[in-house]
Amino acid sequence: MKGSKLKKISLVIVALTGLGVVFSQTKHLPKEWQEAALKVYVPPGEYDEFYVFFSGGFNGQIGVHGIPSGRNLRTIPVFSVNPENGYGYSEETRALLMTSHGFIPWDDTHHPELSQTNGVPDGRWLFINANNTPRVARIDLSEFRTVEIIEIPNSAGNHPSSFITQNTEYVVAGTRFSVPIPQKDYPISEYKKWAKGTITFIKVDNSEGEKNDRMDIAFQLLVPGFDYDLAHCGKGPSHGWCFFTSYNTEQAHTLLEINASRKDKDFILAVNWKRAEECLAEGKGKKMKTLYYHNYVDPKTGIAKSEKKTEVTVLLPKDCPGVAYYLPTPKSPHGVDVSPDGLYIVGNGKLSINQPIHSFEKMINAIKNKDFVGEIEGIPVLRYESILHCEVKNICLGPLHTEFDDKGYAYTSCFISSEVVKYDYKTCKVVDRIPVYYSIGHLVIPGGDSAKPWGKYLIAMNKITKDRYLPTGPELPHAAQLIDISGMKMKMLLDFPTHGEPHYAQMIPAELVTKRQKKIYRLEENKHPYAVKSEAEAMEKGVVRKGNEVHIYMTAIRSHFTPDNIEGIKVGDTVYFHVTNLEQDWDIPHGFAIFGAKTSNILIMPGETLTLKWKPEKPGVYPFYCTDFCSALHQEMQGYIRVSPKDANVKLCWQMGNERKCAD
Ligand code: K7E
Ligand code: CUA
Repeated sequence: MKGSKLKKISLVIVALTGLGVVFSQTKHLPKEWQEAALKVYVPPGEYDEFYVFFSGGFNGQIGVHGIPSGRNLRTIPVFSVNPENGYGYSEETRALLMTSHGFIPWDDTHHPELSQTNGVPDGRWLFINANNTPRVARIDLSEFRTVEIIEIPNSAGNHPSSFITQNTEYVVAGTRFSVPIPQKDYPISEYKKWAKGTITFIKVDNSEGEKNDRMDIAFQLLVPGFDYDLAHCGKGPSHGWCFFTSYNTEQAHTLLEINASRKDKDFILAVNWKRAEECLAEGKGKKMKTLYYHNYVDPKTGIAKSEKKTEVTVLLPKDCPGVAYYLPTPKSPHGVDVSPDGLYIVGNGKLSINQPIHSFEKMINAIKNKDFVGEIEGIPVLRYESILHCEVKNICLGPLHTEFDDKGYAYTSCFISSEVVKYDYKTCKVVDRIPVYYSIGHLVIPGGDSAKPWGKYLIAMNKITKDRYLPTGPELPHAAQLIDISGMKMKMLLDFPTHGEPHYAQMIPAELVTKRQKKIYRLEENKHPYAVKSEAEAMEKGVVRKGNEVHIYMTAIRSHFTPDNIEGIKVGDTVYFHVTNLEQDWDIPHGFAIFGAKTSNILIMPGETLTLKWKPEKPGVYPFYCTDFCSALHQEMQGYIRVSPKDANVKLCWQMGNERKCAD
């Protein structure tokens, strides 16, 4: 470690002194910024220490960056189509975006969550929610690809999602918007009559092996019609419980800004899912007819498929005493965060000046002693004073979210006062604060919501950047700010822009992810029905007409397609280019695009088969080409397809070099 640090520092010194440009920019830097520069500088060819996965917010994707450099490594498309690689456009991936409302090319992602084993992020998978049309996605981090999406019925505004239990037994989800369940036409003014919320527990299959149909809705808890905002599950002693903030317990349906802020306290809903499992085993759940989609990629063919599900198990709190309790929490709490030891539950009351920290042990005692102040629809309300561990007095303005480090400190983001506040969560004493620029939402620490925070860095995710970067018109980037939390005092290190609107993020030591990386898809394991394993096979299978459908078996290898001349296509045909990338080398994708196609290109990884669908509308000779600069002869990687009138009598033929074949 020491050696590499020295090497790093000397490299930086070489870089700083050797490069005139850098030198001229840094020589006037105050000493503290020079020190910060050394801490974030990752020399060319060296790797970052951590990955950070930012939710993309309204871009529906995930942004992957390296830390400490802040370098943007990738975008993983999840709920939005991505023309860069054909995600959501290709025939193989379209099914992932199917819902009970049809094909949806967009959503709003907020909360990524890494899979965990014994409360520790393990680098296998990343889950993330879709807010608008409620769904949860699973990304396989061995390929950085979305491999599974499950829709959540009886839900709207899937915001308290996707948080997991400590062994990834469940992913949880909840309703931000309460709605009629089942949906029905009601006057909005009768909100209190029709509004219902649900808390959904999605069971995750953690067995070894390559399979992607891992998520299944275990049950939904029907809860009062409030707005449920965020969640986190217990760990260690509190394993078996999950916590959900709620606001609008006033049940307003208009001008919530005022009408949902009247009460002094709202609630954190504590759900005992082990108790729910018992009740379900006793047959207390009710089957309810509904419709939702479960989509996943078949790992053998690489083709996503959709399953329609028509039933869900619903559990009512009154039928299962002990399954849920309300923890009164001031005032419209936003985030809820559980300390690494599992003993404290931090409520981030965004309109409260004091931040309450509940004690899990006190909560259990209060439940034992039936220390209730009321009951709502079968859910007992616990006494605030009996469950409170302490309040962080005058924490800041607009506390939203909290993460933890490895030394017993909590860090809360404050939207209105634009700062991060550090405090000891056992004593509720503030020890440090640092301003951020500007209007922070979430913050993230490696492992900071798990049982094992790695600490070291904190990233503030800021909504407003104003004067922080070169202007880019009315629309400005959001920003991440990297803060050193290794010492007692927090130190600002770096600003870097992010894409979309990162809400939450997850950070993890890089080696937990890199050790699982897939570099290619093995050609011999490719079971795609239109895959061909050689050029000879492509010529052999060639072009197949089935009525108006034409299927083209095609290969790509540096630097040609086989076949590259095709004739006999007619206006009115639907043409499927099934392109197999024959390469078996890391980092050699080929792209495929055809003139006039109304979707995007496809970007085919080594050993993979992807399909582009094309409906030619006019006779002509149409070029196609490889879109990814793959070799010195990339620009030669092209071909032609001849389209004839509907009634033409042109034979279906395909050619590569001197070899020409025709259909009988
Ligand atoms: Cu606070 Cu959607 Cu988690 Cu944004 S949410 S900040
Ligand atoms: Cu293949 Cu460029």
